[in-house]
Amino acid sequence: MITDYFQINELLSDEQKIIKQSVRAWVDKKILPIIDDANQKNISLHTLIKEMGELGVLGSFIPVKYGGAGLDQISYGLIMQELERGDSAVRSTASVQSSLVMYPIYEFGSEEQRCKYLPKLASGEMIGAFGLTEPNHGSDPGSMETKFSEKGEFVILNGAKMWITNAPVCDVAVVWAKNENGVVNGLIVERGMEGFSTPATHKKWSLRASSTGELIFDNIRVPKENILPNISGLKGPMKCLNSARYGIAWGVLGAGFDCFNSALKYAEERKQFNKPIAGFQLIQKKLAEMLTDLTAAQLMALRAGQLKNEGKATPAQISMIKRNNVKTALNVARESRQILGAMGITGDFPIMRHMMNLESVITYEGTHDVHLLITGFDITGISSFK
Ligand code: TGC
Ligand code: FAD
Repeated sequence: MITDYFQINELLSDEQKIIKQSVRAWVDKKILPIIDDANQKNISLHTLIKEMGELGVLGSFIPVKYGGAGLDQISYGLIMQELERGDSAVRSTASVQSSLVMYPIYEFGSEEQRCKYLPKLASGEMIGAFGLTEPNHGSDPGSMETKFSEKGEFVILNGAKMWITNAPVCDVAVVWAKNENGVVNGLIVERGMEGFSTPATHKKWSLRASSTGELIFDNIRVPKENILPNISGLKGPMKCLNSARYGIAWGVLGAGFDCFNSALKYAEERKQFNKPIAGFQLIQKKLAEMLTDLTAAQLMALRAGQLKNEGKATPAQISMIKRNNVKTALNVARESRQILGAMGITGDFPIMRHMMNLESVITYEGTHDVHLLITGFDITGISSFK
């Protein structure tokens, strides 16, 4: 098995190595034996969230004081990588909980909000969701229609969010909505609030071990104390996305290397024309290009982690690695599938499952093309969006 062609492991601290190994061992034991069945039967693995809490993978970068693990950003990346080797659905649950729910509550929340929600989210006692995308507004969240107006000690929230990871099973949702002046704010909506419903999305061919759904707000009375006090404007959700996109750039390396190693092993064992197919030049070309691209993506993720640890990673750099690394992993999945021939379409190998998952990953957290346009904006200073 090849996972570290450029000896990146040597650049990790002892603590980072231990974290990587312990998450890897958990995935081997808890995810790999059940993941194909969960995907085939469309069973959501959010049920493992308390175990993930015990493992320390929920809010790993949140301070210990609030239930997090107080780890650095490279550790967070390694956790995402090892979880996504199991399945993108497992990484999705951990990254939504960590980057899109705990991060905004920690970064933009009041001390009361931090103390009320973060420890329960870190332990998995509570499941969180993040509501930005709407039926009519995906790439352009600034045009969102979900809105709230003040009424005494409450605000009245109306609107709908769509394509929301863990919506059907969430206990709390960080929801982005406009106030009466059209300014985006973050609100913590809790299950049980009257008028709040979370129907599931069915018939997915991707992320089948993840629960996806809608968040519907029908005149919900949300206490004013549930508004995140320390942020306003679209930059609020976008800052959360910086953290989640960075995690995805690491996560997809897990899926990509899993596909590559499955294809390598198969190519060494499968014989055609009386020799292992690994001996044919066209198969070697595929293997060599896959490993080169995965290694380059790994090095980009590591450097982004160093910059993030120093507080210097720019949103545009994160867009670049999200786009590059997801595309790399998806290409690797497609090429690996070909190496396996017909066997590649079965659940006996992880490749087709990873490939279908990555078709969502290349769309969510900003589509492949949107990230290219963000890079274009960064290079030229001219926004193509407006
Ligand atoms: P624009 O005018 O460029 O920006 C509005 C304000 O936001 C600021 N900003 C950022 N701040 C920090 N980090 C970033 N990445 C930022 N991007 C923008 C910007 O500086 C500005 O601030 P200010 O102070 O001037 O007001 O916005 P725009 O309307 O032109 O839109 C462009 C943008 C950035 C929204 C678009 O490029 C984009 O990224 N669209 C993609 C939307 C997206 O990624 N949605 C993801 C939904 S969540 C999800 O998919 C979760 S899946 C989870 C899972 O299961 O793992
Ligand atoms: P659209 O924005 O309608 O885009 C359609 C196509 O048009 C794309 O190819 C896009 O690149 C292209 N396009 C759009 N604008 C431009 C432009 N200016 N120039 C060129 N091309 C353009 N969202 C959440 O808020 N929370 C979640 O937890 C969440 N989880 C998700 C889970 C899954 C499984 C999936 C599939 C999605 C999830 N999403 C979530 C939503 C996701 O973020 C959106 O799907 C994504 O941002 C794209 O929006 P859209 O699907 O509406 O596509």
